[in-house]
Amino acid sequence: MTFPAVVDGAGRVMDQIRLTGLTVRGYHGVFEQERRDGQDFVVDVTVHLDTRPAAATDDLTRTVNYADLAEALAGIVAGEPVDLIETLAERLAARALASVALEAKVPGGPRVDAVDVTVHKPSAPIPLTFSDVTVSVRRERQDAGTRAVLALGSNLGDRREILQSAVDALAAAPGVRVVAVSALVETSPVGGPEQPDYLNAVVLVDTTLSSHELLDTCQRIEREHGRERSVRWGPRTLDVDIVDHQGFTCSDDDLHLPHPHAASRAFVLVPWLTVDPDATLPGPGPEALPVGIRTLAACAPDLPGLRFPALTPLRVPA
Ligand code: A4P
Ligand code: MG
Repeated sequence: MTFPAVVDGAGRVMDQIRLTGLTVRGYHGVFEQERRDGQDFVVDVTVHLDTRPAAATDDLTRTVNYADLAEALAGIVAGEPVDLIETLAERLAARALASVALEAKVPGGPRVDAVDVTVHKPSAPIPLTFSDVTVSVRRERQDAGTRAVLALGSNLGDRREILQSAVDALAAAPGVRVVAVSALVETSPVGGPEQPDYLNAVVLVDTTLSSHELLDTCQRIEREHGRERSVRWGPRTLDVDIVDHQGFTCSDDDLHLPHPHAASRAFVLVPWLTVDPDATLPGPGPEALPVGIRTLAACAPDLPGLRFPALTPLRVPA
């Protein structure tokens, strides 16, 4: 059984790692003698991923370790018996996706978009001559990426046009899908020198990019919209900040996640509420328990400077 190629967010055919003919004795089946005597099951698995990062660095942690994968799958075949090879294939695929999902949490770890699993049962109890019986399944990473919350702001030029153009640029960026665009809010400037009022919005995206790649994309779009970095918190045609990326934490020099100021800024929290009222951010204290953004917005010092302007809402690109 061959499935069609898997393509990544940029439309490129993904690379594949295949492990075939993994032969393990198992006790699956509906008949008593199958449960008692067992038989050999043969597993083929194909992992669809991008192998370029591993090839560029010659680093095993950036790809799927096929030895670990084989061990994990063999354990399932030899383990708890099930009636159907459909069930076995499902469990193997779930395990293959989950183990690689764990590896993907390592910075620079592999990104796997799908796995194909075929289970062969060549000794199935069929009283006829046959060579093999198989079940093949493809299971994809459900979310097709991770969720990120982006905060957009502009206080120079045609602010609404600039924000719309930024949303369109995000939608066109490889590996980014715009899921929702918030209401526009007009806000008094927070911090910095005297400057015009801002127009702010929040955009929810699903992305297959890493956090740093997403930051690069945001900064490219800022540059394309005439952003100049001279004064901290100074006026700008366009600011695109990452507020949150799938709850990841990061404290690199160039990237802090979640955004360190988001929890206290109504100009981020209020538009965000309009697209995801149940969202949370880590609260203060070492436990960093999640706090609802509604609660955070109510306490934000800049809340009184915020209004909903009579402007056409931003379009969500098709
Ligand atoms: N950086 C670190 N973490 C992140 C992140 N999560 N997302 C780094 C984006 N960038 C992040 O940002 C400075 C550096 O932060 C970047 O090089 C990046 O590597 P910047 O955009 O160049 O400079 P900035 O925006 O002036 O500084 P900062 O500290 O990001 O300011 P904010 O927090 O963005 O505040 N008032 C209203 N009403 N509305 C506004 O939108 N915006 C600001 C800017 C001030 N006052 C405002 C508004
Ligand atoms: Mg910024």
